[in-house]
Amino acid sequence: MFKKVLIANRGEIALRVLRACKELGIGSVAVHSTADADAMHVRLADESVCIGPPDARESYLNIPQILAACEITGADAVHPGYGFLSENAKFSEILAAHNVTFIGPRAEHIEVMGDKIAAKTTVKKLGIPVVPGSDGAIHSVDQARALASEMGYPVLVKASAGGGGRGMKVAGSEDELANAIGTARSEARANFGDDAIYLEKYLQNPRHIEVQVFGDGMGKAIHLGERDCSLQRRHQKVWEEALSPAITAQQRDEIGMISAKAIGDLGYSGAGTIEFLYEDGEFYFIEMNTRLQVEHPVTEAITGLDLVAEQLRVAAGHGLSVTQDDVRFNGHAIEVRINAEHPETFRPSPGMIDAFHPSGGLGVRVDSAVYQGYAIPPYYDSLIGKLIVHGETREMAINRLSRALDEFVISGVDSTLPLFRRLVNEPDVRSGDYSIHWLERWLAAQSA
Ligand code: MV4
Repeated sequence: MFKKVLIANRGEIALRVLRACKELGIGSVAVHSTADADAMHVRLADESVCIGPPDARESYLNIPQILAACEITGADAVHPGYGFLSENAKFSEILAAHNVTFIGPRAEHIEVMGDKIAAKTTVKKLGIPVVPGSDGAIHSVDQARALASEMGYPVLVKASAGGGGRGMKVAGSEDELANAIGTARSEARANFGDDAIYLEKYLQNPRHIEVQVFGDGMGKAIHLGERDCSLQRRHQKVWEEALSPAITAQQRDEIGMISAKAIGDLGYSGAGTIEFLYEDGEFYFIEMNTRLQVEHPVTEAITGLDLVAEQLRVAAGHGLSVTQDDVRFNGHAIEVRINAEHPETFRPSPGMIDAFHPSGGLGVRVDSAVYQGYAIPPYYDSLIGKLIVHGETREMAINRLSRALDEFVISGVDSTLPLFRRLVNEPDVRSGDYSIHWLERWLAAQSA
């Protein structure tokens, strides 16, 4: 096992990784910007190194500084968390060249999944169902027009270098197609320096269902069920649950097995998430994330596995601690993201937290790195923490969430707690009857 892990991140995920390291007897190094000198992960780590100014480009994204921190402290591995350098293939290669293990998949797998066209081609070959669309990039409007009239409108033009909702344009009919292609291409060139685009059938009312996978890097892989992350606002997940209330055990088994087999065949190493759109009983691959995700705790709740410990084991070459047959799904879990934002306008609300009382009790987990008297800096994302509840059934989980939300106190900054207190009572949320558009439509109706 590793002797010392450097955590190249901040906030709740840095603390999450730190906790796993401590429990496994692994030394820990926190890195931080000057804005994070008072952060919890810095206080709790064995050692810490300041790596630069508040601007993440000069600190949490500063590869030479992080490499220097590895050198100074003698860290033998780096956990990148999520965001920042977690899906940067170059970073993993540079670490490898300096004999530091990147806790994540191999560079080639990060790279292929970062290129959305290459990702789709790759997983399709491995037997994963994909959204109908162009076979690779589209090279002309004529080509796109022929394909679109064959598939039927609406269609979606996507940037290969995009992902996470960036660089997409819908064309509702043939007269909108040339425009959609033109805008998508020039935006892709401007934003990503890569103007490759591809075409897909536009699914009008799907759910977002993602399968958690884990590979040992030696051809063995498992799936840990799915998470339903359909409740989103502007491509930011707001509420995530496991398992999905929309699919059957047989569908789970089927898409899980297909996913795990593909990941094994790829020789993939570590944690990954295969994102699907789900509509009318069918799954359609959209993207794969090659990192640990924010919402991993709901999977931990229903499987009883420690996903960070599993990442550390696999990266150290010890393989997975479980086989597919060992994986059981127990009960239902829900995570809500408590952000320092106004609950209606979503305006960020950095500043001093005067009171912080997280909920507790049976089946409640709070992953947060804030404390009373801590000032949320304005430079980073607005996540205060994640409230995760686990119950025997979905209904019991929602009732527990409602109770936990009533207990939670945050004052000094705005938070999204009031939003969730309303959501838990919404009939569609209670019944699980929602698509990727539900939340934005509900918010629009509330403010009207
Ligand atoms: C789609 C789609 C409909 N049809 N692809 C947005 C984020 C990116 N990961 C893919 N996205 C979508 N791709 C086809 N062919 C609708 C979306 C989408 C969406 C997906 C998941 C969660 C929320 C979303 C909100 C708007 C659009």
